[in-house]
Amino acid sequence: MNIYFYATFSNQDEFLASVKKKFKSHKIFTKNDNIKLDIIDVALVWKLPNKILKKLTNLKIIFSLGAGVDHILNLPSYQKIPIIRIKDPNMRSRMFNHVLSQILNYQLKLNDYRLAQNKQKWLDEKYTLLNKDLTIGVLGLGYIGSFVAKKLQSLDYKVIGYKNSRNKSKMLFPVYYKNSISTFLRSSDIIVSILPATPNTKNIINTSFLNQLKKNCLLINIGRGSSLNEDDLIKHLKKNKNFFASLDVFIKEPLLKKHQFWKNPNVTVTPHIAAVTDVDSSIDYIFTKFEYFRKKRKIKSDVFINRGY
Ligand code: OXD
Repeated sequence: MNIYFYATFSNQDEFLASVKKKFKSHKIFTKNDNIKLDIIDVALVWKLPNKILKKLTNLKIIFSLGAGVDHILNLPSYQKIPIIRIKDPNMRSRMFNHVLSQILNYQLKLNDYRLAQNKQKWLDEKYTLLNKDLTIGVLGLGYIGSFVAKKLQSLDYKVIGYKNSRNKSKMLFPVYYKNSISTFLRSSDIIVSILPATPNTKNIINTSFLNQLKKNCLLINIGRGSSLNEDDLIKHLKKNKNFFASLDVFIKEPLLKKHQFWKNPNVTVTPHIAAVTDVDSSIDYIFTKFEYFRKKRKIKSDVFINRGY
C-alpha cells in the first residue's frame, strides 16, 4: 500500500525512520517526494495542511499521530474518511504523571519554596493537605480521562467525574452528567480538564464555570485550549488571588510572547508536553490497526466523527 507520513514533531525524522522499519513492505512517502498524491491509500498525520489533504483523493484511512483528532476534523477538505487515533497506554501513563506532578506541586505548595529559594529565603513550614482530603474533578472521561481518574483514586484522592453523555461502562467513583455540572464544580478542589475540541466544549471553562469553583481551586487543562476562555480566566485570576491554573494547551500554540499567562505567578505554563507521542508503542498500535484494515479491506472509525472526538 502507499502510505503518506506528515508530522510536525521535533523528533519526526526518528518517527519516520521507525514507521519505515515497521511498514517495510509498503511504500512510505512524505512531502519531500515528488509524487501524485492520488496514489496514496493511507495517511499517518499530525497537523496535516489542508492543501495536502485536498490532493489525497483516494485516501481510505487516516491515522492521527496523537490522541486528538481536531487537527483532522477541522480541515475543510476532510470528508468522513475513517480516522484511527492513537490509544496508547504509554501516552496515558505520561498524561497521568503530568497531572500528578501538577497536583503535588499545588498540594505541597512547592512553588512557594521555589520562589523563596530565588530570594534565598528560608520559609516556615506550611500546612499541607493529605490526598484523602482533596476532591479531584475529572472533566472528560474518555480513554485518557478515565485512566487518570482511576489512578488518582488508587492514590487515595477523592475522585469525581463529569461527562456529557451517560457511560455504558461503570466507573468506581461518582460521575455527574450534563445539568449536574454545578454540583461537580462546587465539590472539586482541583479540576482536571481532558476535554477534546468540539463545538460543545468550546469555551466551556468560562466565567460562569470558574465562579462555581472554590476560591482556592487548581484548574489543570491538558485537553484542548479551545475549551478554556482565556480572557475569562485572566479576569478570574485577578479577582481570586488563591486560584491557580496549570495549562498545557492554549487557543494559539505556541503561546504568544505577549500573553499574560507567562508572567502570572498563579499560572504554570507548559508547552503542550503533557504526553509526547511514544514512537514505538504508537507505531505498534497503528500497525495492528493497519494490518486489520489491509486484511479486511475496511475498518470502522474509532472516532465519533459527528461528535468531534
Ligand atoms: C494531542 C496529543 O492530541 O498530544 O494533543 O496527542
